[in-house]
Amino acid sequence: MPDRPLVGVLGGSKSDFPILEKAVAILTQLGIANELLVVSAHRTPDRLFAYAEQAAGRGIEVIIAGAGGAAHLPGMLAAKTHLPVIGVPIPTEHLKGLDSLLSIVQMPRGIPVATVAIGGAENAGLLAAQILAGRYEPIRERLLQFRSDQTDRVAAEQPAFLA
Ligand code: RP5
Repeated sequence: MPDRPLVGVLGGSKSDFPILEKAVAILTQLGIANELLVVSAHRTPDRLFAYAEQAAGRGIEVIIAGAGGAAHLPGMLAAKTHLPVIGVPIPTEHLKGLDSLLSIVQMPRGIPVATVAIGGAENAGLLAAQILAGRYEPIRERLLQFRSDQTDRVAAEQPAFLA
């Protein structure tokens, strides 16, 4: 397992971090090194291009990108790198993140972004882990343990109904 960050977690603004920290938390729990950065499609477009162009060479294997409103960050990253990009629609004050969701999910043919639910950063982290699990056995083992613990927890909280 390399020590370098394997997953880049990017937000269009620091105000996105409370949501994106849920992705960081599950990645960290699964022992996956990651980096959390602000990269804005509109306020820092050159930084976006530089990040996307250098990510694969720096050893990043999956990018998680969260943005709200006119949420162009995930799509523009996907346009500039072959790495898989997972988009996290950030909830917004007036449209509750429906604007973010539609901005991220409606990608044109040829440039996909894997989009999770509004605010669904934990699933973005898990999806990144599942992508990496095919290559890194320690991640696969931790992910399977996470799944098994989750199943046990749900079962333990419920009364038994099977004979
Ligand atoms: C988007 O605008 C960001 O991703 C954020 O969700 C939204 C609002 O940004 P701030 O005004 O809080 O910096 O680009």
